[in-house]
Amino acid sequence: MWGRKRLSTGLIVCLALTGAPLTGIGAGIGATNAQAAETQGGTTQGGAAQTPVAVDPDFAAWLKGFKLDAVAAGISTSLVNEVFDGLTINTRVYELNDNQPEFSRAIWDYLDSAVSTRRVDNGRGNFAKNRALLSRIENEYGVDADIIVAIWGLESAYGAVMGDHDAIRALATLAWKGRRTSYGRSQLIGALKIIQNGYATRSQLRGSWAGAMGQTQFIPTTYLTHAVDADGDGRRDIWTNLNDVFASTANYLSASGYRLDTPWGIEVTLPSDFDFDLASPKTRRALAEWAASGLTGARGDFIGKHDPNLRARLIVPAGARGPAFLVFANFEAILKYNRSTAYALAVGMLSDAVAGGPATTAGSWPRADRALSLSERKSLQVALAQQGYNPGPADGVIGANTKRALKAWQRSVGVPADGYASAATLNALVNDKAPRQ
Ligand SMILES: [Ca+2]
Repeated sequence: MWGRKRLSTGLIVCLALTGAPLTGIGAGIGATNAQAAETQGGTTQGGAAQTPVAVDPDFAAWLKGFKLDAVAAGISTSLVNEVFDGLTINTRVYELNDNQPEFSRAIWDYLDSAVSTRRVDNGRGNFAKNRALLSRIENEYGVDADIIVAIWGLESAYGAVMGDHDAIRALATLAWKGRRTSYGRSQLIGALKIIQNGYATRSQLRGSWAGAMGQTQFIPTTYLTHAVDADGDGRRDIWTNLNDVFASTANYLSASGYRLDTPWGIEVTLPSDFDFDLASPKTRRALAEWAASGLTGARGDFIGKHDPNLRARLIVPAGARGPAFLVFANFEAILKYNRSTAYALAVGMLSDAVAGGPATTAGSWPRADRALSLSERKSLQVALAQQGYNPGPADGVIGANTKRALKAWQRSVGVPADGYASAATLNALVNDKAPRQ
């Protein structure tokens, strides 16, 4: 029997995978908070770190134009003036944007922290404490309770660390300039709508440096479209009401295509001489087809435990020398929350561990490798472009285009074309020779 809960038997397996650019609902901030919780022992992360700056004349000029745009978008002139008068930017937001752990750390380091013993134990405790409520929401929205708990744990360490940044100020900073102006603008308008509609007051709009708010870190536009007043008190309170928190999260996952009682992923073992071209977002096959290609479960047979017709893609987050995972539609739904493979993998693994399964992968990670820095990732892209492969813009994001270009180069030098960018790969690419594995 496949079906119900990948974990209750304890046999199940996890997982998922590969890198992608920013922005989902959590917009990539949640894990930052969660990790802060790990290092600070669950105490509140400080928006206190914000550094007040004098009003920049360029910002003032930009703000003048933005206020007109906001009014054109339906926000009242009085609210716009009230919110923006005297507002300054917070330059720390730019630093945090460039150092999101789910994109800048080695995936094994990220997972060690995201799925730590402490977070698993707290997850089990919080699950037990809220079992009846979670069960009701699981049934109503069709989203597995352990996944809701895992997102809660990663986004805010179960409500302990929601972020204390002034969302309006953080979003205005992002909207003004940098890599995420379009995100900042749309979220800033969204935040203004939340205030104008009376859903929350200006002072209640506190959250992460990217404007994600509440216990599961909803960005303003997602709040507007998917937050739910589950307890019927007239407020969609994602800050203090667990009923609303869980229901809103489940509602968003459901709208993102989540399907109850199907797995998010399965860790697999690949046959020798595996063609890594099959580890591609474009290659989605039924489980039975993957099995026929020689893939086996890293913790036992997966056919027999899961519907053989379920379609999955294969991810190898650390290349040929690390664990491999088949991931399903639910993994894609989690990626809508935060478009980071490391994040989605962490949610899946934490959900399994909270439900009694393993908290670590069966396969080992290449821990001797180190994560490439932002400038090194850009150098990798520049080198690929110089050699005639097309990695897309040199933005330091190892996305689909960069992986495709890297694979083509790897094939040209006769090494496994896994699209994994290690320091050895970068060194070899710059020197145009095959990397030592
Ligand atoms: Ca409510």
